[in-house]
Amino acid sequence: MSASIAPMGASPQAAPPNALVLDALIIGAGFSGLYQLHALRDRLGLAAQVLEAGDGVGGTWYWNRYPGARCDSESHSYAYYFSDDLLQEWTWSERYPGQAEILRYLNFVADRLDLKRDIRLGRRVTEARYDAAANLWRVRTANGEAYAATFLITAVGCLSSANIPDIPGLQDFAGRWYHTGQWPHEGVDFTGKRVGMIGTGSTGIQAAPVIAAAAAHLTVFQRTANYSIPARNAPLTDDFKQWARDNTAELRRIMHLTPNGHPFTIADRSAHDVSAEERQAIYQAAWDKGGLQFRAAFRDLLQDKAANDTASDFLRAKIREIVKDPETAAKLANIDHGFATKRPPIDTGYFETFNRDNVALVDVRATPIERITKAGIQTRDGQEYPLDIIVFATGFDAMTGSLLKLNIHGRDGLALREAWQAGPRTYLGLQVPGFPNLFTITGPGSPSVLCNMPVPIEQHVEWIAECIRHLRANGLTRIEAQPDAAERWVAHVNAAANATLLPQAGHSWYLGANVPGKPRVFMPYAGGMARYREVCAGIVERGYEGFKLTG
Ligand code: NA7
Repeated sequence: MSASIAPMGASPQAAPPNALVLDALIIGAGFSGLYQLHALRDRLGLAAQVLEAGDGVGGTWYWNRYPGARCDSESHSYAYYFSDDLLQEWTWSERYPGQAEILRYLNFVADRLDLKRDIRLGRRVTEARYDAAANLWRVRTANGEAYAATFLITAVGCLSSANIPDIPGLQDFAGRWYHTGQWPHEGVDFTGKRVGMIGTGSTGIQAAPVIAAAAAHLTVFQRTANYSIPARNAPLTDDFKQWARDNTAELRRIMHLTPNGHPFTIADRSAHDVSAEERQAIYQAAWDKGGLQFRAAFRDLLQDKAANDTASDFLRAKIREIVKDPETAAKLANIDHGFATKRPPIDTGYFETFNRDNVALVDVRATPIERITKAGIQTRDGQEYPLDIIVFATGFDAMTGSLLKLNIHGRDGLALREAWQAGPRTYLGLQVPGFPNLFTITGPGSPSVLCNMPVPIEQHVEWIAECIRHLRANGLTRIEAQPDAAERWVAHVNAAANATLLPQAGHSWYLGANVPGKPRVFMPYAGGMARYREVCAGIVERGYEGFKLTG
């Protein structure tokens, strides 16, 4: 237990006898939780601790150890930018950082900032209840511990609640099965195995080439065909490493300026401003360069359907060019949504994988999976695919799943699940009316998943820390989002989404459509990170407009 516990705004006697009483309790030790602990403990001097379900720090990068797991943000931008020392002391090895390297980086940061002494590993939160009389959050963990804290901050990530589809018969399967987000630490040996992989989102697209290279046979079960841009991943040159080190201020400036927090700007031209030949040349150059920058080739790709069609057509043609078997190519290119209206994957040899003799594609929109049998997967046409291993690359109950799993109850026992029955309602994605002193880093209604994640995370962490500093400086102990402010924010989030083509991909996880029964609400804020940052700053300047602050 930390020796420096200094309860704030409540008496320690108000907590259960065995509870550790803190100023702030943070749930999750990924990118968000690590920085939040540093910001509150080391800058504000708060008694703060982190509870982490895993046995190590790293969050997403602790759990997602599937073959090919790699970040889609370029490594020189996928880092904490709050500390020049950290930026200078760490060197990435590849253009896109792999899972193991990111995990090493986060451990480096945790060690460098001496964070681990206040991180309690192996603590899965099972309940969090607001006690209004004591103004404390009372938190319980699966191993029977109790905590109490004035401020509760969720740093549980947007994509951490695995979506394992309820396909009949899974319990009968004689082989092994895995979800990519809960991958065994010892790895999976695919040698000589017949593998079935369900899902062709970013994860499946990363995993397929690596599994195919190791397994006897891979069958990819595709429900929704997807675009993908080559990542063109490669080791970074010494020149590039030096350039990134010498230009951190400029990189930070660009990342704060752009809507998605990436280290490149969006071209200031419409897809209609250029001739068809020029457009083709621009797309080809972006394709050759690789990565998410393809999306920045024109400013209107996500606003104008006709502009988007030009990119979508280019990418469909690329699939048909790469994949030799015309029938397989047709299934892969039969994409029912516009480019980047679902999260656009980037890959290393995904479409090329279907040219291998040991890889097959099954279109489960045409012939849906009926059941899992003892021997494998059976589709509606009666076909059975014999398998030794099933890989579920089926994504997550995104944005709300990881929060609802915490079993949070606010004022008067109000359950978050109840408050969000019709979909998440937040103010700025940071607070929920009825849940005082609860902050949700990258919560629904914040830009989060539409960005290079460290950028919104740093902004949220700093906003929350400044808010708590403000409360303490003014003798205040409670902040709560007001219902009318949250209503207005939800309306603004909807309007921002509707100004883009994003809601038109009806089955995207941005809308919650990948989880049966989940309310369909466009969850992330599509107005851009730069605009969001200004909105948050303006609200502070106007005395925390829309929040109620009490002593
Ligand atoms: P995604 O992007 O949600 O992809 C999941 C995939 O699994 C997608 O192709 C789904 O098809 C498919 N899926 C889900 N359930 C089923 C069932 N029941 N049957 C067949 N296919 C299914 O998750 P990822 O892990 O790839 O990526 C998540 C994010 O992580 C990514 O966007 C990055 O931000 C990092 P669907 O499209 O729903 O038809």
